[in-house]
Amino acid sequence: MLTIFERLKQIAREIDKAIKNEDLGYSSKQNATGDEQLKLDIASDFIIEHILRDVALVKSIISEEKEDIMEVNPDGKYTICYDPLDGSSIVDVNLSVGSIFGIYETGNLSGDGLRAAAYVVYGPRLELVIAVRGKHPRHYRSGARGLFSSRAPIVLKEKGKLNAPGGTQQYWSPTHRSLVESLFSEGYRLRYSGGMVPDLHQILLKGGGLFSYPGTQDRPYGKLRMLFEALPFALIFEAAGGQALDEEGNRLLDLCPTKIHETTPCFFGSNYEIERFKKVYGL
Ligand code: AFP
Repeated sequence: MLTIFERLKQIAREIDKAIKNEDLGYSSKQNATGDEQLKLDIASDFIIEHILRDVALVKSIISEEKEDIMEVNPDGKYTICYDPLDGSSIVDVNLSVGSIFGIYETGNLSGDGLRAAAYVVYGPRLELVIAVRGKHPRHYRSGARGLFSSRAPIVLKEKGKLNAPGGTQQYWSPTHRSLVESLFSEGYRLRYSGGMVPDLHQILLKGGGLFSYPGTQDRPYGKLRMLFEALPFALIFEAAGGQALDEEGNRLLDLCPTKIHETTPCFFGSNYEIERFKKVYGL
């Protein structure tokens, strides 16, 4: 697994370079779920595929930008599911974006089969967070000559101060609206950029809060994809001492997607806010 983590650092540096130097515009292509692809989505996907191909432990890869699973090493042990560039719609305005990785046991693409997760933040500084089950997530920041140095492990407090509610507000249910309002009426601050990686990173580093992406009238099953987004962040939140649930109160890590690009409503937070979510939703 350590070899994979070292390769993630290489991936982070290469995608960061591409974001800083390459064309930020759209290509003429769409991905597997019909989203318009940026040239950078394609470039980031290419970088990851080419680096992970050389890692013997990796049997197969599944990208948010590809339709199907791709086998890269027949004797490998893990399947890596990744979103090469999350936040495509905000890269053109120079907000932080990210890459997300879920490292699954091959043949067990579920929360249970998820062995480790990681994400990269491409912001003013390049950062990487890596989590394995049962240990606080490790946090790295890149400095001189692009070298990553290790920072304090990430540990959530019981209660935070940030509220990051996703989705189109017009289509929220009354229940969801009252959850969001109940936190604001307690003094929580709105922090939402539209990029899952920097928004969740902020909650993790500031010690807590709630990020919610519910099922809405226009997206009854939410927007965030289980394999590439929801399950990796669920492992990271649990490892940091928080919780990650779906709209019915199930642990995201107990879910098992039935198709590669399946989405789920999701709620990530420190314990106080998740308990509030359960209470307001009657779970
Ligand atoms: P894009 O890649 O299309 O910018 O979507 C980003 C994202 O998947 C995730 O990073 C955000 O948390 C979420 O969408 C934001 O969605 P809303 O704009 O509907 O809140």
